[in-house]
Amino acid sequence: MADKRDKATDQMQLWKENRGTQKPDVLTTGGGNPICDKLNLLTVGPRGPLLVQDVVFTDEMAHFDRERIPERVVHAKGAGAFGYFEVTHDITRYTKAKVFEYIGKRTPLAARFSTVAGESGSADTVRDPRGFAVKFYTEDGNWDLTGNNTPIFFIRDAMLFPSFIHSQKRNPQTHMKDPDMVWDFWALRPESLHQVSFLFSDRGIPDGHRHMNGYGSHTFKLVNAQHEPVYCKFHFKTDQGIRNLTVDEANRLAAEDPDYGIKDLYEAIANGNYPSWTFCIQVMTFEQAEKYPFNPFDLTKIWPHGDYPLIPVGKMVLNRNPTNYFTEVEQGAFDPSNMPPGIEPSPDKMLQGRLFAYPDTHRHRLGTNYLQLPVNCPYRARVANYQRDGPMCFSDNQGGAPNYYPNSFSAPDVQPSARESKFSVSADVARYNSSDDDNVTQVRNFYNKVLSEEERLRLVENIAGHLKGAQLFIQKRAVKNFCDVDPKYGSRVQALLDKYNAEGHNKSAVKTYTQHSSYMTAKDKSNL
Ligand code: HDD
Repeated sequence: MADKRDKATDQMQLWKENRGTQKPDVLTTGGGNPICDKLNLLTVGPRGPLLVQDVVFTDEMAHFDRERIPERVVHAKGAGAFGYFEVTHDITRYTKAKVFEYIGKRTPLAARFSTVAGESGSADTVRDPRGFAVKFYTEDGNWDLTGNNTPIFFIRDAMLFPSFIHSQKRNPQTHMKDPDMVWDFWALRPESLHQVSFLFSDRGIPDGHRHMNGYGSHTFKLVNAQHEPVYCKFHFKTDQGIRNLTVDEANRLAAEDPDYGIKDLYEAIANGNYPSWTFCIQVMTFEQAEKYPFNPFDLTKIWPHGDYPLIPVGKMVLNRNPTNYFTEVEQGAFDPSNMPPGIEPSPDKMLQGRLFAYPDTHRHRLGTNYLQLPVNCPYRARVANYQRDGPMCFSDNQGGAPNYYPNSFSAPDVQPSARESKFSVSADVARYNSSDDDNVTQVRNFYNKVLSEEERLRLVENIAGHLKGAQLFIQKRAVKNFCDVDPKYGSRVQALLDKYNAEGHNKSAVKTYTQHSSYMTAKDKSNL
């Protein structure tokens, strides 16, 4: 029986078999007191009422009542795994970060892959960017590369993030996904065109988490032992090859196997088929950044590989499934502000906004001492600081070491080599409007040079299939933006919208990006 089932489905059986002949543990309360009956309440007579002194019951129920913690405000549905990073190429001329210290060096890591807009019970096969978060446990503390499966993003100013996410999640009154909200925001903010075009292309629905690339997406700084900085981008290239799902496959899986992505990753690792990614960087000097025709810190744009080629660095391998989902994945707290010496932020306004948002949300979701949780703890470094106490402090709380600084008692002191690189800025302080910072050139390139004709047709079909759920004035505004990229791009979307609108499709709101079936006939395709 057992060998006919996959390892994820058979987890309970395998857990039992792993125990061998070991006897079951004695059942206890949370306080460790043995329990003699776990099936029946303690009651006055067979029909009740029950007694407050039934502490076996109150202990169990009170804990159950508190089992849920807030789900992540975004990226709630995810899969996690553990493994290592191995250096294959020397980049110490660029960075002193210990993780890149010498060829062959291995660093343990945790990874989490996620969808963005759905809740923690939502389907894995929706059209949505995928989170691609990696926590490297280095000797200099944790380095979290909290990226996505796309090298770009919808917006370039962190001020817009809460509104952007609200527009992609549920309507405040109907509690339903709302195409008016989704497309109103996108159409009002044309800097989203690049990411929207990527999202509605074939890569918008990856086939599980193993067959997609990961990107640090932002521009970062690498700093070497001489304190010399360069700008850089991080890339994880899947060694499994890129694979995407068709809309129809994704819809079928959403109904039949909504945890498809979690299961695919779990099975691969359980069967010893360890997924891996080749890790590369792009490097731009400060002088090159000055002369770069685009803002090199704009998250809605890529650095063309022709100008800034990928430099291979190492390999990430995932070879261990979580032993417990809640403690090792749900409580995982990835944070772009976790940066060891040798890796620093660039001025990217989105990255700078995220440096605040992540530790802030973790303190809310997990509590003040979330960094003491085993999955988050920088266990390969020794945490020594002047932070103390707070709810659920379960480390030694740094014992009797002084809790103020400076002090005269040989307590933790600074490390000069960890000094940040110097940089100078000089400009007027203001709220700069960046909404019109060339939103189309790279999208035009993507549409015309990266996509094949078949891919372009699927892209416009996917866009129109969702945009048809929005009101006509929003459709019009969105189409104008696509026309600004390329008149053919916009007119193709408009032609399909005309057809759908004539059929009355815009009356029935489409609930998710994925859930429209193909309306394009062979004739439609030849008309486009
Ligand atoms: Fe993000 C989770 C906030 C842009 C990639 N993000 C995440 C969470 C918050 C934000 C509050 C929940 C964290 C948690 O509870 O664990 N994200 C932001 C803000 C952004 C932003 C304020 C822009 C200003 N995010 C953003 C970009 C990327 C990501 C541009 C990728 C390049 N975000 C992720 C992620 C996370 C995530 C890696 C981290 C851990 C996780 O999902 O599971 O996918």
